[in-house]
Amino acid sequence: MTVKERQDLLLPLFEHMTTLSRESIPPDQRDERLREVGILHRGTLFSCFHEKHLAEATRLYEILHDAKDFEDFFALAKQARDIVNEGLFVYAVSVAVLHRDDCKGVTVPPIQEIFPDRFIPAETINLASKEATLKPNEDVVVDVEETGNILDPEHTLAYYREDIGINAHHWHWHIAYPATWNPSHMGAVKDRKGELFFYMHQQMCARYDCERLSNGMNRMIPFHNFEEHLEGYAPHLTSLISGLNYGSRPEGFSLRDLKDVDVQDMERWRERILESIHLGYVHGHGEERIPLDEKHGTDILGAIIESSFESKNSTFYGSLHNWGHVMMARMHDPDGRFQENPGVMSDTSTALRDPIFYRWHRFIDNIFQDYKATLPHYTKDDLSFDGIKVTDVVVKAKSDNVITTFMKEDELDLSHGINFGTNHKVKVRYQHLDHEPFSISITVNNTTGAAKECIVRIFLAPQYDELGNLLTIEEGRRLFIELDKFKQTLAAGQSSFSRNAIDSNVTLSKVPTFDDLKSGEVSDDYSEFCSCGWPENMLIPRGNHKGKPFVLFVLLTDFEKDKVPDFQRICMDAFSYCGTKTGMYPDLKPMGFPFDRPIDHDHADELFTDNHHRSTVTIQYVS
Ligand code: CUO
Repeated sequence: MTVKERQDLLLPLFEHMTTLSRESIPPDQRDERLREVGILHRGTLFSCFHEKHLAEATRLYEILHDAKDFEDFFALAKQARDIVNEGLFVYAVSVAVLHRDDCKGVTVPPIQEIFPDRFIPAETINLASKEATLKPNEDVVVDVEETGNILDPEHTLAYYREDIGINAHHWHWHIAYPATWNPSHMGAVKDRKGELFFYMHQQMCARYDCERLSNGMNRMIPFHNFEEHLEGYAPHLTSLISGLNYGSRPEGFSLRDLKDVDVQDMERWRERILESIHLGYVHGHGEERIPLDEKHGTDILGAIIESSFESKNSTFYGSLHNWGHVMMARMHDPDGRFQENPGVMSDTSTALRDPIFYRWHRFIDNIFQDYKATLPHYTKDDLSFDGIKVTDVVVKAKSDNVITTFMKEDELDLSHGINFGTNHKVKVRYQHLDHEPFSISITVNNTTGAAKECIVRIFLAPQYDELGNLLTIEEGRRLFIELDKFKQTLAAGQSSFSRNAIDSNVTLSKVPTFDDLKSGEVSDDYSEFCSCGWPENMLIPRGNHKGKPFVLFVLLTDFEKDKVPDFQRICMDAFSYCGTKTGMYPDLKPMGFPFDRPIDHDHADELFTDNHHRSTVTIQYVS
């Protein structure tokens, strides 16, 4: 069977998930491997942060992964579709497709087309439905509705939080790195998974703060007080698998005990994690002490904090981050007496819409930063590359060193996710942030007398704080967003090279739609397409009308020191944020290097020498 034939067989399993009946095949009529699933009711919002939901999803993706051949896998998935919860089904089948050898080359359809109700406001879907009914013989396009107004200051950033691409990226990331991934069962190790959990989410926070500063807003205030009365939030989403709204959080609500977890548990886990950071080791089982050493510490902590299957002691350290998502999503109906849906924080494809997501993840990030502060600071030796001098860096766009951003129109096809009873297309028109094409041209003088291979690391951060004060490199350290990281050969002597933004290793270059996948208009390049990656249109923060100055930071490090021995490139896109699925992470340096540890700003100029370059880039928003 060809890849295309497999793709064609699997695609319909993901279509019209919002129209499945509540009925489930009784256990005695199922394939016996599927007798233990089907616990979470249809219509319930699945949460991959909820321990019980995730346990069932894990059972299913492991069963699907273990199927003896593609035919067996397909038959099981097809039957599971008539048994299990809708969201749980899509999650588990997606994990299986992404990791089965016989699905290599098959692409999971975009989550925004499978469940458009997680991305498009209910008012807009309602409008689309009316239009489709009134005009059954034509294609229909409706404009997306606003979800608030400026009475809520946070509404300014709705365009960012509700961006379809960033929410889809987050969903795909958690499919590529399931918290319950058991390497021995799945037959593959997810290299530095805990560290990647730290880094990818750290970058989401940094990007959000860059966007806030671009909009003249203060950086977010991290969550830290478990009794805090929180800001309100109304998602304007209605789940079509149940017809229930995603829960709103009225202004002033705070975390409450749930059936499965207490606020006090959370506080206890936080204290235990912080205590371990300051002791320099974590408690394994029994008397075991596992050091938080430089090489493995972040990874160990990531597994504990998330928490994942690889947590060294989940009884002692609990599941701080995951339960936090669930608690945040349930404070309007903590004991379930009103049978309300949870809020958007419970799901990876919707969580980024809520401002509390970023405050929660800054809280998580602060814990990692406490750990990073215990490590030795980088020295000149760690940061330099003898004989290599970056002499010039220019951003090439319409004007040198100015990048223009703007809002661009796009459309989302609702027809594969929702059955409107018409054979015509039903689409939503929306706007998303975008930037003009640009490249970065770098000139280097290599005086080593021979060609050298290096890793080019490119970051961007705002130059000024909220008050217009120049940020020192340490003050701005946690705002640096990675733009790209790639290998480059430097000829002896003076040479220049140029890197196109579209080739960035943090972004996904193209997302094939359901129709692309159906029609087969998918190039061979997609044979290693893993669907995970920051959207290309969101690579650059918005900047402002006046032109906002950012620092462009370029650092060249020695490839010989950073290379990973048996590196195999499995996923073609976005490895910096998404790794390589089941290969080694392709960079030996700590993720986020050199901004992952405090920098003594009095000595920053001595630390960063010839092999780095700092320049100013203006980001100009045009509307
Ligand atoms: Cu991705 Cu909290 O893990 O959102």
